[in-house]
Amino acid sequence: MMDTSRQDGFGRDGSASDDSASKSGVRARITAARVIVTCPGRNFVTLKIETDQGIYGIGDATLNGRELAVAAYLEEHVIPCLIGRDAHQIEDIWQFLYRGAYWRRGPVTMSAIAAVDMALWDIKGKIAGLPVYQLLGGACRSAVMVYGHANGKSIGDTVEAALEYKEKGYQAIRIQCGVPGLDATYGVSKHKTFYEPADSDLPAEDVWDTAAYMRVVPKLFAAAREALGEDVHLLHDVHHRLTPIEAGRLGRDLEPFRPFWIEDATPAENQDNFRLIRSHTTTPLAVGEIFNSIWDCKDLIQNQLIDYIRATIVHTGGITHLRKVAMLADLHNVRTGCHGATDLSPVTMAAALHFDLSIPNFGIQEFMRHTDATYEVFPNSYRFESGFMYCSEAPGLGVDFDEDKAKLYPYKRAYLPVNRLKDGTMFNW
Ligand code: EZ4
Ligand code: CO
Repeated sequence: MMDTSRQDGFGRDGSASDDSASKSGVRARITAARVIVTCPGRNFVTLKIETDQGIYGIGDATLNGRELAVAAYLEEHVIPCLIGRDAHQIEDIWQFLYRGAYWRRGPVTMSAIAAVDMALWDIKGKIAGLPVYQLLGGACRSAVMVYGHANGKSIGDTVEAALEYKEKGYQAIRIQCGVPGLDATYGVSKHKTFYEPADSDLPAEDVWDTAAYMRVVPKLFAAAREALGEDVHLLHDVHHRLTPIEAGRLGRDLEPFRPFWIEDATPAENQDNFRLIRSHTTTPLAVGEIFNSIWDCKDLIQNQLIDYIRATIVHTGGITHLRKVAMLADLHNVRTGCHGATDLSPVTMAAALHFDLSIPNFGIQEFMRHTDATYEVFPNSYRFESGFMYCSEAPGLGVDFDEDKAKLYPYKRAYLPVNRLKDGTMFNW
């Protein structure tokens, strides 16, 4: 029987479920949802969705430096539409939030949708009694290869840090070193074990020098290969600093050292940029950590201009949308290499591990350890061993959220730095 409160068709308590989309007998009505912003060392935005079955799910909505925009988007524009819907209808809710906004895509919208999507997969897994990767088709591999971040001010310090990673069992290591003549360089931490670039109340202004950078990176790779040997993957993040032709040159200079990839070699708004890089080097190319939909990488993938797509669950509309990206990529020999920096909360990390296990064209997963305070706020049981990450076998995503602990760490405004050339011109960070 139809819910009488909705017979005029204007009821807001239950999506289209009874009359159209859901004929299924299994229902889990969303009764409440809330957003919690916490800063256990850095800011995280977390969505918690509750159902009438007493089961809840959590999702990550963190967008570095723009956290409160996503929190407001969720609170003001998404949560009111969720109440009463059937949490099982993950795809339908995704379509409702994407198409139904009229304004499609963009990092704020897609991070908000991602948080809902993650929370709904978490709920479905808990109800089914299965870890999420099982709902996605089951494991395609026994574990997820991750890469760690070795860095230092000098080449020597960086190589030393990379040797420590190798010692800890890492089979893939990203190497970043300081650029001579520059005070600060992307990827080089001020603290020994912890890198957090969004660390100031207003954007710090760094200085950039392309020529000096392009001189030091090949030397870093030569030294690292020499010290680490052949059987470890070496990666590097250019962080959008080069033009396509400069990236082609760097790729060529690095070829003798066989990098696993160079990442974000050039900005990718113009997807044709990568055609130029591609025509000059066989160094594998990775891009996509700032992408937020399949449309950002469609041409890159279909034209086989990249080797790894780095789009990530939290910024690309959740598991539901990233699966489509992976499926398209699989048709074109592109593998995944999801972003995994510390601004992605342990909820995203857990979701990424389920996703990585379940897709055929997984490549590698970025992994940066969170602080102990962050792990206290987000208790979880995923683990690292000998270069690989292992998923929790708990139902759902296998990561929880301690709201009382979260309250101990209030939001603190924090910006990523910006870059200028030596003459003051604004540049890419
Ligand atoms: O600068 O996540 O590959 N990792 C990266 C990160 C990004 C931050 C920005 O929020 O490029 O360190
Ligand atoms: Co990057």
